[in-house]
Amino acid sequence: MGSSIDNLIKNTPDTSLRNIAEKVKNGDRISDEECLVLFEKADLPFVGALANFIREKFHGDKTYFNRNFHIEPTNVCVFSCKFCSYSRLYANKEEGWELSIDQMLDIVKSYDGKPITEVHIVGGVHPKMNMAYFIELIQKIHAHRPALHVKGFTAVELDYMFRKAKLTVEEGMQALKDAGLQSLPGGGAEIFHAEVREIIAGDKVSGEGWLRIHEVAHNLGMHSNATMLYGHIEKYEHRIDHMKKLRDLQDKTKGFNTFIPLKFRNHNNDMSDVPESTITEDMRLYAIARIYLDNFPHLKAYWPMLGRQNAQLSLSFGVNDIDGTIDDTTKIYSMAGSEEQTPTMSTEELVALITQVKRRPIERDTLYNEITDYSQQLN
Ligand code: V47
Ligand code: SF4
Repeated sequence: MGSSIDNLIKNTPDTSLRNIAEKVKNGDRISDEECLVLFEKADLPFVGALANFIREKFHGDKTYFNRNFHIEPTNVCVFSCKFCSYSRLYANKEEGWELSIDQMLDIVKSYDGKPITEVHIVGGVHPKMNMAYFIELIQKIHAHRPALHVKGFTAVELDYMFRKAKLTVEEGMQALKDAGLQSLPGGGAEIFHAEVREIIAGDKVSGEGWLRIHEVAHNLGMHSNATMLYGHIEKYEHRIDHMKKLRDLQDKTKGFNTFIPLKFRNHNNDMSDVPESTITEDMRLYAIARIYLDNFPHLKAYWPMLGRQNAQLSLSFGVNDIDGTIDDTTKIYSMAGSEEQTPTMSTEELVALITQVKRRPIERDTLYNEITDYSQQLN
């Protein structure tokens, strides 16, 4: 590992790129300016080699996945993000769905006896589903299956819930934690910078609001993820601003587990005229994120969005986690034109995907405690 980065340094004539490679070798943090240099000048093999160096320093060949399922309480949403192919206005009775607490509990019960460790609850922002409704849901899930980790609600949903209940973020988060909510997913982050956010997601929680909700959760001892919706109208500067805000907060709280770049997909939404990013640009972004976010332990490729083969490829560009088995109840991505129309993958398929590219498949729980090392089982 050491010698390949030494060779890279030796064979890089450009001084600014060589300095960045030196920093990575020494475990030093790169600056925002250097991050811009990477976006503007560095080719895929260069950033890939650096990202892989970091990935192997942190995790060796380990590649994590978990066994989870999603509950999407509703696709009705009071907001109107331009990139969203999923939400329906409250007035649209034909295409909107809303699940009762009993229907959601039936989903949970359908996994009884199966070795699932996490339920991921995320959906639109329904004007009538309030704090009390979700507290009851969480409590009932917890009562039915206490060992199931409840990861739920984007900062967008939480911001709306707390404001409607007239609670401060601290009070609201404490109430959900008391009910049994254990961690937050990373959705709703999009691009924090107001210049872009106003255009693509102008009416929901601001970047500052998103960050504050995660900070409060971290201060209560909860962990969370962070996403970035990329590959649409944002510029490199906006990506760097987004990642800088995450890196700064992580320095303060250490509460983030995973960074998840989400590739913008352009089907069935108000941004269908915006072309999608290329695979080269996707892999460059993963690699640069791995290099820049030196205090994030994990980098996840969300395979339902990227597609299986590209998720596999990303394991050479800094990624060490490919999310979970997921169930086909997840509709957010199939509606936006992702590779996977029915995103469901068995554990065997996930394990095969990882071993095909010579990585070590490890099943983890939400907090990255290792459950099973599948390479042991294969030998
Ligand atoms: O915030 C919506 C994205 C996110 C599109 O924390 C789109 O483990 C691309 O954040 N093209 C919600 N992306 C999902 C999410 C998530 C998913 C998996 C795991 C975790 C985690 C979090 O989906 C939204 C938005 O950024 N999204 N529409 C689209 N057209
Ligand atoms: Fe609503 Fe989320 Fe879609 Fe925005 S991305 S319209 S908040 S469901």
